[in-house]
Amino acid sequence: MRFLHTSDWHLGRSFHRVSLLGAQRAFLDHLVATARSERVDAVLVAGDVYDRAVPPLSAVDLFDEALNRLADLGVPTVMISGNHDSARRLGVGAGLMGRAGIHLRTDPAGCGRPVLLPDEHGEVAVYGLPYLEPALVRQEFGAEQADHTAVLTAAMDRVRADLAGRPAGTRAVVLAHAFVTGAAPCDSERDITAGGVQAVPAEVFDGVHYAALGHLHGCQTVSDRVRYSGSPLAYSFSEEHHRKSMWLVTLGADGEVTADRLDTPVPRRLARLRGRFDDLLGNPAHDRHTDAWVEATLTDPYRPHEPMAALAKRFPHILSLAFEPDTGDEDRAASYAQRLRGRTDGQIAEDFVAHVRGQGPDHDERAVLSEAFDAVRADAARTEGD
Ligand SMILES: [Mn+2]
Repeated sequence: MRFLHTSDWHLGRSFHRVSLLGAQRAFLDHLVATARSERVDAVLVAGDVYDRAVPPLSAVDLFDEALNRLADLGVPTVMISGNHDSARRLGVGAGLMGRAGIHLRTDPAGCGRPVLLPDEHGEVAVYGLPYLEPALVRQEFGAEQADHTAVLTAAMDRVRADLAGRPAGTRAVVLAHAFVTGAAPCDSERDITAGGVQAVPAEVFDGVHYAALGHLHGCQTVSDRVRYSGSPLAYSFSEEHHRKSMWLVTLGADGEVTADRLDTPVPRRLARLRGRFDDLLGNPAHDRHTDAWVEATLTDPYRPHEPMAALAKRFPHILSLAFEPDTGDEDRAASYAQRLRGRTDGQIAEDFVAHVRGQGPDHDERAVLSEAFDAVRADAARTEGD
């Protein structure tokens, strides 16, 4: 059996101010074309189909179109809900869609009921475990604790129990949306810490031949049998060096796994540039980034005049600009709360001005700040007296 493993489409998500709908459409074109050309037996989507619980209509339309194209292709598709999806909304019509070969698994109660896909060697049992929010499903699974390891272990116990009742040699695949210990996160996943921890050991997936994971946006191999496909597109600048892809997995007669990494289309490269304003504008080494989506961090001690407008002339696709003056004397290790401790509002405001501009307020500016604070305090006192 050959199947495509993908996840974290985040339909409806944008990248800074740029809509990614066109790029997401191009990815889905690529997915359908690949499913056809590679003659796969199934497509597995491991959660975060949408970016949010109530996605924009354009994303819903795109999803609907993708489902129709996969159904037309006659390739069975198994999808689970991720932590960004509303399981209830995504699961509407799941029973009907199942008849068309699109199997949406969004209900925790269905963890132990596989989609059975036959090939020339027998049946493959595909179990879709939707993202399990520990506090919400703990009771359902009779888990001892409201943490990820406890509920996922309980869900996998149902998988193993079901599998034990099937003919010997039945191969098993699991879809799950989780953070496995040792895997690498990036900036575009939402924190799922519960009970103090967010990660589960890979051993929770023991007993199945392949675990198709979602949640982390970097493609990675935890073990031969436990993999993340990662998101098909970069959703933060922290993914500048990610190679976005899907896994094409071949499951042999005895459950042996071969996985090939297939690249997904890149709408535009990402570049994180850091340095002095003059360098970013003048250094020919940056020529290769003029067509990229750019995040620039200026390290000048003084904030330049209208830097975004100037940078946009050289980098027309610049999306983000930050200032980190390398003044050298700042204690960067101190937390925000620590740095505020024992200082007056006025001192904090003055330091804020110095931080963003590289130079503290002058005499006149200090007077403006002081006036503003006085006005606020007076206003507050008046309200209290009401
Ligand atoms: Mn995700």
